[in-house]
Amino acid sequence: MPPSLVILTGAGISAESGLRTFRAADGLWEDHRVEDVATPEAFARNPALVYRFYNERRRSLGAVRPNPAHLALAELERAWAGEFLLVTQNVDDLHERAGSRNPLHMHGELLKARCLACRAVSDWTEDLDDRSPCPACTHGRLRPHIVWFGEMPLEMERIYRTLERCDLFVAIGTSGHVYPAAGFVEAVGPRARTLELNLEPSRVADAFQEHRVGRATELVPAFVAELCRS
Ligand code: BV8
Repeated sequence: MPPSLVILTGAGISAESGLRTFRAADGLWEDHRVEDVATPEAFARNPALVYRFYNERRRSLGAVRPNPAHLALAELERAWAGEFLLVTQNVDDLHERAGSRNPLHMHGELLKARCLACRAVSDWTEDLDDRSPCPACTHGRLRPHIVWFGEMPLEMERIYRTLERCDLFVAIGTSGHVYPAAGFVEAVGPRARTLELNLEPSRVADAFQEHRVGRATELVPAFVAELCRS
């Protein structure tokens, strides 16, 4: 049975494409703590601010491109004989644009909107505001299809099932601040090899068997080449 591989990516894999990470910005946007803007309460209290936060980030996607780390993961997926699951905390589309077939966006996606009335999730590339009509039911109000703090991330059952049976778990460019993603390394089965690729040790580095320190655009292509040779 070919080995089963789970990869978890965070903002650090998109940093060298020019998308700012949460930690690098000290978790700030326009002097707001991200944890204070990316919440249902913030959306209820000041929807215009939250729409603007995501409209700016959605617009910035046009100016960035996948980097060699994203491309290497897409190449690995094509070459991997066993089960392959790419879970990303990122809401950008750089994995898709690099050729990854089915990245699992556990925290949602900038390029999708969710209807508050019919709950349909639709592709959305333009600015979003409280007058944007739901493409599915035409009357509902839309919110960004983003998992905010205090909300349940997407497809958690599927993620935990795959973690339990994986042979290799690799975390790339994630600080280990945000749960439940930071706890995934503790959810793997007893036989799994665990590896962290990061610019600096994450908050949960001690839970990993192996660590490689450096930039994703160097570490990930080298690691993929190593896996493809073995
Ligand atoms: C949940 C979408 C429960 C938004 C995100 C009080 C109330 C409720 C919950 C909590 C609470 N207190 C704590 C919690 C749990 C909370 C949490 O963990 N909070 C933290 C702040 C303590 N978690 C949640 O709320 C989660 N939900 O718990 O639900 C529940 C239970 C039952 C029923 C209902 C609910 C939901 C969390 C999801 C929040 N949404 N994203 C948006 O994007 O706007 S999280 C957001 O922050 C990102 O998606 C990402 O996940 C996270 C940032 O983490 P990273 O990706 O790791 O990025 P970061 O900048 O931190 O680190 C970058 C790393 O890259 C660094 O290590 C750096 O060294 C490295 N790096 C930089 N450059 C490079 C590099 N590495 C390599 N190469 C480079 N070039």
